[in-house]
Formats: sequence, C-alpha cells, structure tokens
Amino acid sequence: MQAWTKPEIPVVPGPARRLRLYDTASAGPVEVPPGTDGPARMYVCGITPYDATHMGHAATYVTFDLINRLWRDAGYEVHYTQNITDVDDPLLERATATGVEWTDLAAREIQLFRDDMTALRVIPPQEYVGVVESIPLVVDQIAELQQAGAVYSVDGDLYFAVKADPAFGSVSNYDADTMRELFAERGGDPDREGKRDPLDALLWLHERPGEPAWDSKLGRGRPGWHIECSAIALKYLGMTIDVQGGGSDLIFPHHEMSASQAQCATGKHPFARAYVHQAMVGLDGEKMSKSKGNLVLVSKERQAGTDPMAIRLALLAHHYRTDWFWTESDLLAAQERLDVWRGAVTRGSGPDGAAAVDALRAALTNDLDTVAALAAIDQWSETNGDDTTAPALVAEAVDALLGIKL
Ligand code: 5CA
Ligand code: ZN
Repeated sequence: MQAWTKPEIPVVPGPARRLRLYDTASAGPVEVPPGTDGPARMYVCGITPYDATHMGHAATYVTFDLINRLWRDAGYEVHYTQNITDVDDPLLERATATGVEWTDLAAREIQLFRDDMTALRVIPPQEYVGVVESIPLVVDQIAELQQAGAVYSVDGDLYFAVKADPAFGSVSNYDADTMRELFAERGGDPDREGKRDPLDALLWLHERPGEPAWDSKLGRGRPGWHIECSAIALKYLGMTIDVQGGGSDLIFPHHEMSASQAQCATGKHPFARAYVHQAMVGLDGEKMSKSKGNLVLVSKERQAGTDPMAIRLALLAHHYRTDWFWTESDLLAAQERLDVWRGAVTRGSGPDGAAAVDALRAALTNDLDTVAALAAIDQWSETNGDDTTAPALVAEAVDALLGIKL
C-alpha cells in the first residue's frame, strides 16, 4: 500500500549521539541498534482504520518518528515497516453499525491517516502494508508454525499454542492472572471450549456467514490479529529487529503473541532487541479510544485551522512513557511555544547554536526525553547571544530531530 509524503529532513552538523531506549521486556535501558552497522530496523503497529487519527495514535507515531530521526542523525540507514489492520472484528463491526462497506470505511480512514501523518511531518515507513494484501504471507507464516508443531484446530479455527514458545511471557513479564484478564479485555477468548491453554491465540478464523473470507490451504477464512504483525515484520525486516513499537495497550497480548509466533516460526530469539511502548493518552479521565468514542481527532483540529506543528509540539511536551490527558490548554501552550521559537530563529543572532543542538541531542537520545529537549530550546530562545549562525542551526536541528518546522 502507498504510504504518504516524506518530509524534508535537514542534515545537522556536529557529533550525533547513540540512542538509549527503555525496553519493556528487560525493564531497563538498551542501546539500539547495538552496533554501529546499519540498517536500524523498526516495526510499529499501525492503525485499525475505522476512526483515525486521534491524539493517542498521533502521540504513538510521533514517538517512533523521533527514533527514526535520531537513527538517521546518527548515520544509520533506517528500515521501517508499519502495518494496517484493514480487516478485523472492530472494523467490520463499525462498518455494519454505520451501514458502509468495510472496504470503503478502511480506505477512507487510511487516507485520513496519511493526510494527518503528512501534516505532522512523520517520516513514512518504507513498507506500509495492509493485511488484506498480505493474506498469502500470513497463510505461509501459519503454515510455518504448523511445521513447528505450534498450531491446533478448534472446530476449524486455528490456534497458536503459546506453550510452543519457551520464551512466551518474556515481553510483558505479566503474571498469569494479569495475562488472562488482559487477553479477555483485548480481543482474546480465554474461555472458549477446546483450547489447550486459555491464552492460545487465534491464527485463522474459518469463514463466518456475512464476513469477508479468503481461500487458502488452511481453508476459507481470515487471519487472526497477532499473526499479521509477525508475518509482515518477518517478511520485510527479518529476525532480529531493533525496535518493536506501539502503544502500551499492545504489550499484552499483541506484542507478546507476535514475538512468540515469530520466534516459533524461525526458531530464533528474540524477535526484537527493544520493545518500546508509548503510554496512553486519554481524555476526561479515560483512555482515548475508538470503542469509547472519546476522541480528539487530528483531522478535526486541522480543519479548525490549528497549525499541525502546534499539535506535534503539544504531543512532544509529554514524555512518551507517562500517561496523560489531552486538554485544550496543551494546544494553547504549544502554540505559544511555537510562536516564541519562531521569533527566536528569525533573530540576527542567539546563544551558542552548537551547544543548543548538543543539548537537544543529549536529551532525545536519553530515552526520548522530549521534556528536557523542549526546555533546552526554550532556554535558547529566551536568552540573547552573539552567535550569528545559531538561529539557522537551531531551526534546522528542531526540524531534523523534533520534526517541528519553524
Ligand atoms: N492495528 C492495531 C495494531 S496491529 C491497533 O492497535 N490499532 S489502533 O488503531 O487501535 O491503534 C494504533 C496505534 O495507536 C497502536 O500502536 C496503539 O497502541 C496506539 N494507540 C491507540 N490508542 C492510544 C492512546 N489512547 N494513546 C496512545 N497510543 C494509542
Ligand atoms: Zn500490530
């Protein structure tokens, strides 16, 4: 599938720094990629296209865009893949509820997402891959799992046996009760009769009346959720990737399952060197989510005339590992900051530009500390100095590293 328009990315002079990120699996910092050879490989879970793009989605894709930018700054070639869950229960349910074709709904929301990502200056992935166009790939992946002895059938539906992966559980490190609870909450079916383990995950759902289905050697049906990300990541990036990314709502079961399935299919471990998770953005005391309907949409804000750079700056004002609630004042503060920064980079001179750029790099490579990064640019903007090259240099660095065009 076509991604979206790539923004210009200036090359910033001065020594880059290596990136350290908090890894959910080891509950500590890791340096990714581990060596100096590229490419750096990242897979980020994409949207289920039925109500895009809310500020939580935007926070997630802006966070992983920072990783992309910092890797490029450090001289790595970046290989980035993102999926689109363009066939799944919530999408089909929304289409039925609103009386539209599921394919039309998906196409409309994907286009909206592309436009939002372009406006927010998010660098597109090299491969932007839908599930519908990946059915043969997914089927082959399930067949590999069958060969590994990790698949069984319940009334014609195929399941992944989590016990087949000795490392199952090591992404989230959740206890059994938590896993079961989250599995039930997030699309799983722990109580289905005939399953060997309540946590075993659906790989292939045989055809249901009135639902889309595809012919395959597994029978006529459609893929379960987690296998799409294992299959697409393995096909385009291979083992072992540097970063598996998404929101913290995907830690379990989604990232646990997609990693386990990839590990079982390849016999290699681990699927990713770092599992990186954006904390949840909420509204009025609750997680912002399509199912709850409490959404602030990027597209609506843009239509209302909000500068997309102010939206991006509002998101960056919160550290990615802290849950937060979106409010109108986030946007007002961001617009104010944007005005100050724009004023500062059009001055004839400012404080030491190289020092400001280094402070920006130091903050961002330290587990994406955007709060410190923004403070460094605030300080530079609010101080006078006689470095005449500084305004242009700082504007370039803010563009290349934060993705904010001043
Ligand atoms: N298609 C699947 C992933 S394979 C999915 O979770 N789609 S989604 O549309 O629900 O979410 C898209 C991305 O945004 C995911 O990475 C998800 O973790 C993240 N996300 C969803 N809601 C929020 C939120 N409130 N705050 C932060 N990130 C969120
Ligand atoms: Zn995914």
